[in-house]
Amino acid sequence: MNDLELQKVAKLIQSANHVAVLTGAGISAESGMATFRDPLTGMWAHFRPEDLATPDAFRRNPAVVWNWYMQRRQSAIKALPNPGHRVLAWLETKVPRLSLITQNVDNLHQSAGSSNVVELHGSIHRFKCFENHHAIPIELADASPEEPPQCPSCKSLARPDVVWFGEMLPELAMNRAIGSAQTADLFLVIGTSGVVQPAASLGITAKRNGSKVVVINPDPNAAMAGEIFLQGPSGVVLPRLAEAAWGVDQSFF
Ligand code: BJW
Repeated sequence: MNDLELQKVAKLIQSANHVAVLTGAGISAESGMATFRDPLTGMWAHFRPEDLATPDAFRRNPAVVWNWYMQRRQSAIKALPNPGHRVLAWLETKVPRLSLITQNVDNLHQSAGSSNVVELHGSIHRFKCFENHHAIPIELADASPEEPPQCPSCKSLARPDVVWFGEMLPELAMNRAIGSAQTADLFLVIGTSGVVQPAASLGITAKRNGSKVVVINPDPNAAMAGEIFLQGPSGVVLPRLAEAAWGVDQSFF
């Protein structure tokens, strides 16, 4: 990581009034959660998204989809937030306004202490029924790890409350995310490949509205043209940024 760039971002974050952050699967990689598109370790290197993350896949084979999500839920329950998550939670106490928008469904930002997290793609820890979106009690879901249980109200099958391909994002979450992108003066894009819409457009919205956009990612291909790029794992880069901006020792996180 280029130290000059780090110092530049440290100055931006110190003087920002509204910092908005968009995170993706990469921020949870150092907590042991698999990403989607990393070539060897990403989930889509082993499974096809159209077999697991679409309404049609669930219609065709509800048990396979259900079982995959229940296993991922168990991994998420066992995972602990890493220094990247912890810096973002701590940042709420340092900047006048922080908006945290995540594509992740794992709840690790909340476990690290972040408040008001905008979950664009739902949560793997909530369930609803497939046909009518009635909320399904978590105990009912956990009692049936192999097959989706039936909704107590309408008997349609339970599914995770996540956003699959072809589905609309939750309106309130999307509106909050767009509002933050429009009003932020610094927009951090952390640990996302930026290929999934509409989340991927938030950085562009921020830039068009005059925000500086900073990308944090170990993959050089993730750098967006014309933006500041801090190359490295977020669990390393974010504590270094906190140290550069506020002098707090990296080991604090
Ligand atoms: C690290 C790291 C470390 C590693 N530190 N970093 C416009 C154009 C084209 C297509 C579309 C379009 N508008 C809509 C679409 C269709 C579709 C889409 O975007 N398709 C593209 C793939 C082409 N979008 C949708 O269908 C969305 N719905 C929608 O738009 O509704 C309206 C509509 C419908 C139909 C037609 C048109 C409009 C819904 C998208 C839902 C995405 N769902 C998933 C699954 C969620 C549930 C689950 O968890 O199973 O969301 S797919 C998956 O991708 C998941 C993620 O949230 C999302 C993004 O992935 P992310 O987070 O970026 O992960 P990776 O793996 O891609 O990247 C990880 C990054 O981390 C990498 O860069 C690494 O380098 C980095 N990294 N280690 C920091 N230590």
